[in-house]
Amino acid sequence: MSDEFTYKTRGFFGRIPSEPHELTDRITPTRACIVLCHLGVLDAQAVEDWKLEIGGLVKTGLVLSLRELKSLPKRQFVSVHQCAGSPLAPDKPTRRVCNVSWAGVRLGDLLGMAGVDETARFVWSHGADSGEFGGIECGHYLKDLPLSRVGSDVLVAYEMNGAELIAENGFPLRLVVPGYYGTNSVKWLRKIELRSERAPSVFTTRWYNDLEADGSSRPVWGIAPQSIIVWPKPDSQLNRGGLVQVWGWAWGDANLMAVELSADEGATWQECRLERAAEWSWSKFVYDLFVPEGCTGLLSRARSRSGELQPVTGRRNAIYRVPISVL
Ligand SMILES: Nc1nc2c(c(=O)[nH]1)N[C@H]1C(S)=C(S)[C@@H](COP(=O)(O)O)O[C@H]1N2
Ligand SMILES: [Mo]
Repeated sequence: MSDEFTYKTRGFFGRIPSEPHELTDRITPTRACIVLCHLGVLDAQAVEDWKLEIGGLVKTGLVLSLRELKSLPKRQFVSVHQCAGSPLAPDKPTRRVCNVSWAGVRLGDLLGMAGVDETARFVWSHGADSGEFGGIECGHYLKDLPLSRVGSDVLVAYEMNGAELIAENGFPLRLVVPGYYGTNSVKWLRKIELRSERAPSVFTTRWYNDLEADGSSRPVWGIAPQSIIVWPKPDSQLNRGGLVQVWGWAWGDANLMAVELSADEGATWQECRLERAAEWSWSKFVYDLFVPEGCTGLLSRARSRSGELQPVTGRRNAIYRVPISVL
C-alpha cells in the first residue's frame, strides 16, 4: 500500500487514560476513552474514495466503498476496549480501559460475500497508517487473528458510542475484535487479507507476544480476567465499622466466574455480587463492606470460568489496589 494519507499527528500519540475511579459510567464517553496510536493519527478527509479491500485466500476479492458497507446490515454491541499496554513493557499492569458501544458490519458477513478458501487460517488486517515506533520502521500497522474467531462478533465498525468514529479512534473504518486486547482492533482499516499463516509485521512477531512460564510465546489476543475498583476512590478516609458499598468493573475474554474482594491485603477474599452484563460488556461487581479496623487498602480479583485468577504482580492484569485509611 502506498503512503497516500496526511496525518493529524505523526508519531506516537496516546490519550492519558482515565483513572479507575473516573470510570463511573457503564458506557464510557468517547472523550474519556483510551486512545493509542503507535505511528500517528491519520487525517482521513477524502472519505468518498475510502475503500476496504478483501483479498488473499478468498474465492472473490472484494473492494467496498464506505457507502456500500453502510448499506449492509448494521450490527451494534457494547464491548470492553482495553489497551494491552506498551509492547516495550508487556508485563506492566495496565488500566487503560473503557467500555464502548460499536456499530458497523460483521466481518463474517463480508467474508461470506467473498467466500473463504479452506486453506485460510488467519485474518490479517491492515491499517492505512505507517511509520516508526520504538526506533524501528514498521511499515503499515498490520495485525492478525485466527479465522475461527470471526464466527463471533468481529466488526468492521464505523460508529462509536452512537456517533461517527473520530480520527483518533480510526475514522472512517476500524476493526473491533471484542474480547481481544485493543491492539488487535485495527484502525483506519484498508485491507482484510485471508492467509494460512500469521502476519509478518513487527506488531505480530517482534511485539505483542507474551512469554509463558514454559518458555513458549502466546500472541496478545484474548483479554485476561481483570477488575478495577471504582468506588471508593484512592485515599478515601472511611469510618471504622461503617458500611461502604464497594463497587467496580470486571471483564475478560473467557467468561467471568467470580470477583472477590480483600480488605486485608490479600490474606482473605470474599465473593462479590456480580451483575452480569450482556455479551462483551464489562460487568459490575458490588460488595457491602463493614470497614474493618486497621484496613489500609482494598483489592479486587476476577476469576475466569477456567479458574484463571488475576496475579498479584508481574502481568498486565495484576491485581488493582486502592489505598484507603480508616478513621
Ligand atoms: N491502525 C492502527 N490501529 C491500531 C493502533 C495503531 O497504532 N494503528 N493501535 C492499537 C492499539 S495498541 C490499541 S490499544 C487500540 C486503541 O484504539 P483507540 O485509540 O481507538 O482507543 O487501537 C489499536 N489499533
Ligand atoms: Mo494498545
